[in-house]
Amino acid sequence: MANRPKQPDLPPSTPQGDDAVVLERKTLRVEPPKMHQVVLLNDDFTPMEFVVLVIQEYFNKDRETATQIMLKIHLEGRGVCGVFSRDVATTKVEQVLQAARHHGHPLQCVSEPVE
Ligand code: TYC
Repeated sequence: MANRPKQPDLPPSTPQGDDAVVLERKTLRVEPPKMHQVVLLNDDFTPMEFVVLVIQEYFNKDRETATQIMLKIHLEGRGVCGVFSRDVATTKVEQVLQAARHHGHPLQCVSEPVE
């Protein structure tokens, strides 16, 4: 076989007569994917200690940071525990809700896009 250099793969050239239509090229702008924050909500029944353990376990916070976040939720009604891609945030919410249900606590957790 002859060893000729490989030609680049180009679309077949289109002959343009007088009636040829040239379509305008559209610039595709791709936005980076939105990040999602996972928020824990306050309630009157879930023990503080359980919330601290959940924040440590699922959001990789040390005990002191987890305690600060828990107290903020307790005082202000809600608090951000972490920011993730949408899929990871959804998984975190499921894990927290499952752990809360398993232990019989009404702890609520949601994820929401970060503007
Ligand atoms: N308010 C709860 C209590 O007094 C503690 C608590 C904190 C519950 C944070 C939920 O996300 C929460 N036991």
